[in-house]
Amino acid sequence: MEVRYLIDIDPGAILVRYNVKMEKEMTPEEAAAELYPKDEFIRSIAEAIFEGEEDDVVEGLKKAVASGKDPISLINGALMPGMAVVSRLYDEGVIFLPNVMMSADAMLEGIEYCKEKAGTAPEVKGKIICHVAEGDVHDIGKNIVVALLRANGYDVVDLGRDVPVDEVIDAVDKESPLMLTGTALMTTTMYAFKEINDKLLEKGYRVPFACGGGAVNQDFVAQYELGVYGEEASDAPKMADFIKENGDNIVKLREKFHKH
Ligand code: B12
Repeated sequence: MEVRYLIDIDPGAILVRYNVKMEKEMTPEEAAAELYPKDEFIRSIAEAIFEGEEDDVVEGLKKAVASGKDPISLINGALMPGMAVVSRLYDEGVIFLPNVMMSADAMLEGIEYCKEKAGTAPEVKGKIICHVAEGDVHDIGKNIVVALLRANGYDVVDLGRDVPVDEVIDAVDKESPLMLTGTALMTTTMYAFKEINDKLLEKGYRVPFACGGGAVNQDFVAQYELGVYGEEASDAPKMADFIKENGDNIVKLREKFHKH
């Protein structure tokens, strides 16, 4: 007797396709291995970040520094590629939150080591306040921004993560910084930047407010008067240097740093 299906699908074909998918599916380690950078030193550091092995991250960094690599350049050159592998595989659903947390801790440990190794530049160029938006705990990008600013001779007041809007305003009140930075990784938290902008203007502060982080883009930041968008952490010291040389005109900053 002919078997009839409720809908016109042959289960045999589905099973075959499913098997093929299973054969092709990789373990997280195999998937990561395809994404690591090729350089031997960099690869071992990226691998240690992915595995969340803090000690191995620092060990790898020590070897790279001993071989003559600059500790600050290793943040962008080795730690970031490691975290990029983690971010990509998390987005693709290959790894999950606990893995990401371990990798994030390993990454932060690595940033600390690089900061210590670099020391701070002797000349202090000016004060900058850095923070992560209220409600947001994602502080890896902010920590890189802080490390690069300090390495470039700026005195950074690091307010940390999940910082209430009023705490940021109070800090600007107290420190009169050259620049304020904000990082937001979530579409729900980035609106705190607009609130900060409005409260600063109410109080008559026209401090350049450099904003970045995964959730933020140039169109969003351009909506509030003091906002200047930066895509890369390395833009932060460039913006600060620009302010020192050319003044704190937001229009000029946008002309220089926004893509047109
Ligand atoms: C690591 C991570 C975590 C870690 C964070 C650890 C830590 N200490 O930071 C942990 C595991 C704790 C975590 C938790 C959560 N996370 Co999470 N997380 C990530 C992940 C995988 C990577 C983020 C990251 O660190 N990227 C690397 C850093 C270096 O990038 P960055 O911060 O953007 O910084 C770069 C630039 O933007 C720039 N930059 C940053 N700031 C600034 C500032 C200036 C001035 C300049 C110039 C430049 C600049 O410099 C850096 C590079 O040069 C992303 C996925 C992804 N693809 O981004 C999700 C992601 C951000 N998380 C997400 C979510 C939803 C969560 C949770 C709510 C999960 C949950 N269900 O509990 C919680 C959030 C809790 C909270 N209230 O904040 C979502 C956010 C979705 C959204 N659009 O709103 C993402 C996008 C994942 C996803 N695809 O869904 N997370």
